[in-house]
Amino acid sequence: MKMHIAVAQMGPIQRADTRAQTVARLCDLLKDAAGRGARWVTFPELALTTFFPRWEMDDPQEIRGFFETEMPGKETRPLFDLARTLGVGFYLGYAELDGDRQFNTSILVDGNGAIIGKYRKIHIPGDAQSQDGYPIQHLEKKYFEVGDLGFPVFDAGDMRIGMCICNDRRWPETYRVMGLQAVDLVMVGYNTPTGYGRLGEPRHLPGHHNHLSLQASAYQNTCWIAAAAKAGVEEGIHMIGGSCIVAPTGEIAVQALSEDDEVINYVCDMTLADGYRSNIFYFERHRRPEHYRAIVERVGASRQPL
Ligand code: ING
Repeated sequence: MKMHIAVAQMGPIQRADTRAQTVARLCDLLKDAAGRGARWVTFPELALTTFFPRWEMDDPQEIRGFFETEMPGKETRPLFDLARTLGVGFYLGYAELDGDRQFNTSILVDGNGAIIGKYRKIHIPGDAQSQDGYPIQHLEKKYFEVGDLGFPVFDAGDMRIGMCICNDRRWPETYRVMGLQAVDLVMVGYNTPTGYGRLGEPRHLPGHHNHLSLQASAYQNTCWIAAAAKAGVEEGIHMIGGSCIVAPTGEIAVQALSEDDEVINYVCDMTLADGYRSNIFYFERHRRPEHYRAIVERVGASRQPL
């Protein structure tokens, strides 16, 4: 069974860019992907605004300006309408305000423009307040609660689609929970600044760690991964590109070359996972959960005497 999917990488969204301008870019990317024959498109994390957790803001009005209170709303409806017209589904990352709760959220919208899945980011990186001595700040813990929806997998007709968001992609538990639900395709958006990982980190490493995490996880969980970057220099901060589609073999099938708006696409052979699921990664035959308790029972690494 073949599934034609696309990833729509975005270049920077500056603070002054309006939702209307940004949604127009998303619509152009969706049209490009549909024109290539893709049936599903992955957009980045926080794809409607600049990556605002780089700033410490305290004015509730200012903060709420980055969040969506309804989805689709007036300004995002054109994207949903276009999806229905084109018969193309998509993953969209955005900042969600649910009552007074703030989440870093992604939704899965089908080719009829209907929301068939929602995910709220669980691995919230960074800090709740600015750190002295850091060249850039990463304050997602200030603006987002830990997601409360788990790692669900959704029935998208001819395949099972799961979602995660940015930092989630670095944690093997993310994909394994979805792998245990027989996920066929994981969609993930990310905003990854180059100056944050470790002070003084060589600049090539954030890109390496991005692909390392995605390739290992696709292989170890016998699934395809579609990963969409928000890239380029946003408000003076450089963020990596490297959007890609990764096969269950762990190989990158196609990747973006720019740090701007760019569509990549691939016709995925969804049976490619079968050989791994029935042999080396036949979970039911080979996994030994009775020996994995530490993964669930412990939070941090223990340095107790062995
Ligand atoms: N961004 C980054 C990510 O995990 C980060 C945060 C950057 C963590 C670099 C570690 C190193 O890709 C988000 N939004 O999670």
